[in-house]
Amino acid sequence: MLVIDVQPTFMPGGGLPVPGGDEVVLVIRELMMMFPHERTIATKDRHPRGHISLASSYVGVEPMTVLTEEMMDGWFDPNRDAERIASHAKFSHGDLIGYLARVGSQVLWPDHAIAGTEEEELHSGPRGNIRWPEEPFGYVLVKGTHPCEDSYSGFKGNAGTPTELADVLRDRGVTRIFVCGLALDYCVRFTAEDGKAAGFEVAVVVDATRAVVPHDAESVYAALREKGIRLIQSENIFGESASARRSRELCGND
Ligand code: VGL
Ligand code: ZN
Repeated sequence: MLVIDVQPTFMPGGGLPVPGGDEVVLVIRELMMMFPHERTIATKDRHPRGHISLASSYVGVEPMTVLTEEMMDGWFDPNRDAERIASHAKFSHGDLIGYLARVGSQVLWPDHAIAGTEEEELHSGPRGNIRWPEEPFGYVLVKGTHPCEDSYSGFKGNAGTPTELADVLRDRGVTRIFVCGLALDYCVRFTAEDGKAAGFEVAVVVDATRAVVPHDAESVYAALREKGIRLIQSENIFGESASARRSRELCGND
């Protein structure tokens, strides 16, 4: 079970609030009990200040701007002396050009999951004020820490740098993954798609996710289905294990 980015930064009131983000917490806590501890794996988003994905690393750029190479054409006009990369940015002009050439475009997000702040913690309580100790998870994967690469997927950065997640899953003998958490249209989606591409059987637990742009949820579901990813409800998991338990009881063995 992969619990994606359930952090206060993505809850209502956080830096990059996902509408209804707090509503997934209780169902995820219930779901976690259905899985062995070592196969309950969380990801957390964590970005240093000056990260390439943050609007605040640029000058005069509104959050949610979609940055492309073409947009940069007018940025460094020597006659206008217009430096658009903030002085505290942890990437250079060259890094940015190279990155955009690989990813095509990058959404510039409001500040979120800033390293060293509360916002990068895992979330526990329904109101975002209780921390989730990391012990409930068999593994916590941190992503997005490299200043020059954003990382939606738990499996790899947006420019393709792999994380250890596929190895962590294979070491644990996992062949089938259930993905839940935040946000459906970014980190959940890309984690599910990359998991499928890496050869895992993948299901997204729909009622244990929420989208940053709720309006996009239907098109994300369609894209996931198209890739052979199952969309399920948490009660399918609760129900399956309840019926497995019942049949075990009837058969009188484990
Ligand atoms: C996420 C945007 C930026 C997510 C993280 O967790 O879905 N989205 N960083
Ligand atoms: Zn992020």
